[in-house]
Amino acid sequence: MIQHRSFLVILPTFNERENLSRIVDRVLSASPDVDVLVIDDSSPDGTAGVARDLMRHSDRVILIERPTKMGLGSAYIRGFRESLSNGYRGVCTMDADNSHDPSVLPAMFDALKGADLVIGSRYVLGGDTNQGVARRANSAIANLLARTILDLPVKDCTSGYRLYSTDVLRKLELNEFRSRGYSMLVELLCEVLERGGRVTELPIAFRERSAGKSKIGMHEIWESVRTITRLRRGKFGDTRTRLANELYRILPLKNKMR
Ligand SMILES: Nc1nc2c(ncn2[C@@H]2O[C@H](COP(=O)(O)OP(=O)(O)O)[C@@H](O)[C@H]2O)c(=O)[nH]1
Ligand SMILES: [Mg+2]
Repeated sequence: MIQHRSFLVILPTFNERENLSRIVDRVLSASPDVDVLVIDDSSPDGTAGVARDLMRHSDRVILIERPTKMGLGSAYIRGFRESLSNGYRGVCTMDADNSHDPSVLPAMFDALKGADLVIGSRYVLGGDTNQGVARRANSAIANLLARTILDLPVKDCTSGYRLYSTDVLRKLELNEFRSRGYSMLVELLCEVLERGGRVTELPIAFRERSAGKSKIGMHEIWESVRTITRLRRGKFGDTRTRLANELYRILPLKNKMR
């Protein structure tokens, strides 16, 4: 992989054939200073073929193909590794389904001057989402759990639209991340904050995909619960919440639930 521009935009794809050309065009025209890295997990719908066509038309598009579906989080880590060995100044992650608006990129690059991680946020003033009720509820619960259980000072902990400085990525132990799927977003955020990274949120308007299907399933939700529990233990040791302590005191649960 050869670096040409200052920033790398990672687009993880699984069955995004109908969305990929449009998002890549939008990213390339949003800023002359970005390369695009598509990480495709052998999508059965032939997304990689679309990416290869795009590569023929632009030297700013790069494709990495992986043999099986390995998860969104693991695609991020793969992309980070590539970017670190290629001298980029910053690395952006963005969904490939056109939910994230690339025209915000120049503002994100600007915001990186005073931060190590810029989050495209649906939940700060000026941010917006047109997600349906079920998806909104899902996102609200995930954010509530992450913010309260892990004490994260961020409004949108689960946004996949982010810009990391290469400097902060170098401080992370990329081998140590244990999430594979969407919960990697929370794990990455925790690690950046733990290493003293400055995080800022920039309002975005999230637009629900018009083609293809979401890949979030029960497996991802379960992984998120496990990840939050594990991260909490890492952060606060085995201390229980005040409510849990009260329950242990009142109820005869002693050994069973410890
Ligand atoms: N490479 C790769 N990309 C994935 C995987 N799972 C999801 N994605 C991509 O991650 C992005 C976000 O996924 P999406 O299903 O839209 O999530 P949602 O918007 O939260 O419903 C999309 O570009 C997907 O194609 C995966 O296992 N591997
Ligand atoms: Mg989506």
